[in-house]
Amino acid sequence: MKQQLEEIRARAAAALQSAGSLQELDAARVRFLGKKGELTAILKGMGKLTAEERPLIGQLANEIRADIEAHIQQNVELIKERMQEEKLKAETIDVTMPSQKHELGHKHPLSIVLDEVKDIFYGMGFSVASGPEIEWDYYNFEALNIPKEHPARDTQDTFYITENMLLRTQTSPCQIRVMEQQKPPIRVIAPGRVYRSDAVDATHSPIFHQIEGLVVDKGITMADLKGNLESFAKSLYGEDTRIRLRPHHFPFTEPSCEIDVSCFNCGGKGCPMCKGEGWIEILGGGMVHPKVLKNCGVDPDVYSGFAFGIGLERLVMFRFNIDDMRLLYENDVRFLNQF
Ligand code: 2NL
Repeated sequence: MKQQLEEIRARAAAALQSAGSLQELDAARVRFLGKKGELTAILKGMGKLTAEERPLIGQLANEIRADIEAHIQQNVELIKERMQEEKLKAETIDVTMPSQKHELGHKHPLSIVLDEVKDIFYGMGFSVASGPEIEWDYYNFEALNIPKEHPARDTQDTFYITENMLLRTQTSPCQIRVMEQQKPPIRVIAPGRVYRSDAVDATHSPIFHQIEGLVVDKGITMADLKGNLESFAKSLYGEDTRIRLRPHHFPFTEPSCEIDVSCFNCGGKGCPMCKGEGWIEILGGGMVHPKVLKNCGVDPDVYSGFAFGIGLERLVMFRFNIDDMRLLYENDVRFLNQF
């Protein structure tokens, strides 16, 4: 019986040695120590032993049981440790590894300058008005003192949806609606996309952007127009900037003018940017025509106003020294990344 016990000890040692998982260890425990296990079977046969042999064999059996139990316990810990190590290895985060690169976009040059212009006018107490790009002929032309057959319809030829519906040629219609809906004092700018039936070249596009402005109140004069636009020019191009008003004609303003700023490149001495002039034309404006005020329900005997229009593309091209307007619409990132 002693021989059998020693054989069990050896078999158990071999089985535990080769057990690589907790399940295999448990199977070995059942095989040797379980109710129907090999060691238990030996103990059950102890009744046949003599009184002298029994304590000796009993002691040996207990020793072997303790031995196997300790061995199992030791292997359980080893396996758990190994499992933990493998888990940690699999879950390792390398904090020194470079992260995935995210390309961050940025504002389009037209938006960069538009936002700057808007901020300047916000600071001067203006708010922003907007409106539809598909307009009624009335809002785009008639209300602005451009009746059918007026020559300005040729210079502002556009795309017609129907006889009375068209793509707006300026953002003035937004301001006509403001005058219809709000009582003076009015201080708004109307930035937005406008359309003309023009052929594409380096300085023309059938789609471009305008920023118009309108101020209506009691006692507004040409001096207000000059002062407001001088403030605007100084904010945009620096305190040393001067402006110059030249007489002009628009059907919707009377009197009308074109406005130049002293060249922000040479300060007015003359350079290639201003073509030696010292001045750069950036906007048109004037006193709102009394007929236009009347069309919108504003009494021209009580109120007066000034209005102006700025071409955004021209501002952007001068600002960034861009010589071809088409670059602003092609969305080539090699171009856009420069701003
Ligand atoms: C330009 C410059 C201009 C206006 C726009 C305007 C708007 C209303 C009433 C009167 Cl609601 N005028 N806008 C005035 C003068 C010039 O734009 O070069 N336009 C063709």
